[in-house]
Amino acid sequence: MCIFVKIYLLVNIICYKFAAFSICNFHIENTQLIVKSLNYSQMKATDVLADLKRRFPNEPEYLQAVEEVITSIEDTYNEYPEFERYNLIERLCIPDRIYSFRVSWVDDAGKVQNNMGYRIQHNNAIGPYKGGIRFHSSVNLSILKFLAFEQTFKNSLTTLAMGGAKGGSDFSPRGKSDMEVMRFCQAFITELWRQIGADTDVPAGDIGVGGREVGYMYGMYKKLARENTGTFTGKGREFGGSLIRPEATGYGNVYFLLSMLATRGIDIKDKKVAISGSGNVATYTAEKLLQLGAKVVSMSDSDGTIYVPDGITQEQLDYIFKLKNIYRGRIREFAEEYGCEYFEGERPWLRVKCDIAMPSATQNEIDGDDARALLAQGCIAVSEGANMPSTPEAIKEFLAARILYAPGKAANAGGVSVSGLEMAQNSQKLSWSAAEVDAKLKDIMAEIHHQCELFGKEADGYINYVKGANVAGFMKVARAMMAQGIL
Ligand code: NDP
Ligand code: 2IT
Repeated sequence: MCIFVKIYLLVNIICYKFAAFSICNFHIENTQLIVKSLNYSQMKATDVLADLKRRFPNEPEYLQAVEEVITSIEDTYNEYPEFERYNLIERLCIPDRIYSFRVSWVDDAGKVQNNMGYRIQHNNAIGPYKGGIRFHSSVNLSILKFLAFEQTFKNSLTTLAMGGAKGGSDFSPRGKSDMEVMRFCQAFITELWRQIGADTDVPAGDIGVGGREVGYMYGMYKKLARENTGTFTGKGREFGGSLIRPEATGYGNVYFLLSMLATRGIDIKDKKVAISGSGNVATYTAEKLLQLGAKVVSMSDSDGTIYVPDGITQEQLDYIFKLKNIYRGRIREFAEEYGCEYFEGERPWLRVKCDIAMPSATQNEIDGDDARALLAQGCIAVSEGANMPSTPEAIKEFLAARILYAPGKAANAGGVSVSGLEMAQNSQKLSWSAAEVDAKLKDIMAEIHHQCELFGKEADGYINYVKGANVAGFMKVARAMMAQGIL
């Protein structure tokens, strides 16, 4: 290259660098000036909450989830004045965006039905929006906002790059034919497909959404988007689903429980475990517990609870699995088949004797009285498969009694973790063996436990898993948000 051209290029590079540096410096100095000229105070959780209550008065579940998190991160948050200067707390509590839409579909009788559909994209600071879809008659904005908020911290804990989201509908698959479920799923995705994608927002299952529903939604998504990159997790094995994804939430919860028990040198063998629910999370929690020699003394559905004091057998669990997934029956039929006790219209906690409780049905299913009953009969650990199953009063009781108490965002993170592993396999266009995925799941759950211990250990050695999970989950999202500017 001729010497003049070389000099010309060098001068150009220097000018370019100088210009970029000046612009960058100007931007930073300007921001600092603006920030310094304002008088920022410390974040007060009570004030933040009062303001959110004023703005979203009809969203009790959302406010409940926010209160739990912001009160436990308040001190840590205030150690970093830059967080408050950038009003991080409000940007973290209020979802990035919410889609809501009408879903019209035709039932088997030819009648037109209308449901509401939603997708809450809460936060994508550390990765694409990620979280399940719930189909249940109780679904509303408050419930989905709480779930998307929780998901953001849970996903942060998983060590994988996933932001937080949740979606769903007040459509209930209960009592619907296969064809009705399919038509509903197709109508739901016809509205939502433009907002999701393998690198933007990746839905999965939750209450009322299992392999069947994910299959129907993914099929319609693929047809409309004309791509096959895996914009759903929990897919069938034949079309990109990961081995161990169906088992992951339940297995992961038991792995987390084992880590908690290990801190006190307690063996799981022969421990009596009360489980609520009889869906995806509950059945695979039970399966892993049986493999480890524990006794599963209860399972339930929204109509009632079965009680088997000596523990259900693997054959009985297989029956429940078929009853729920193939015949779509009620848990009462188990009691009729095996002649065990059945508590109509009741949850397990008041009547079932157990060492360990693993709530795996829905939010706020353990209230203060349930918690006191569990403690009174000697319960030593509660590990949450469901999202926010314990009310604030129940959590207070567990923490005051210093039992092992794992909040859902830590204990049930195995499901979304293997969803993250499914995304990784889809990107690589490879599929890993069950043993490989299970080993990674165990590592992730152990790491989540480690993070909870790191941020939640108190002076007397007690591990406050609520604080640990909230602070650890929060710090990663906070750092990512700070690095990316005010968006
Ligand atoms: P399923 O739909 O497979 O099962 C839900 C179970 O809970 C069913 O037995 C259902 O009974 C019962 N249930 C649902 N709503 C209520 C209610 N309002 N009152 C009493 N019982 C109820 O859902 P999952 O197992 O997937 O989800 C269970 C919980 O785990 C939820 O809180 C979910 O958010 C959470 N979770 C799920 C993950 C996943 O990977 N699937 C991951 C992490 C958390 P019925 O059949 O009568 O409705
Ligand atoms: O609450 C949850 O973590 C889930 N329902 C699973 C989400 C997912 O994307 O796998």
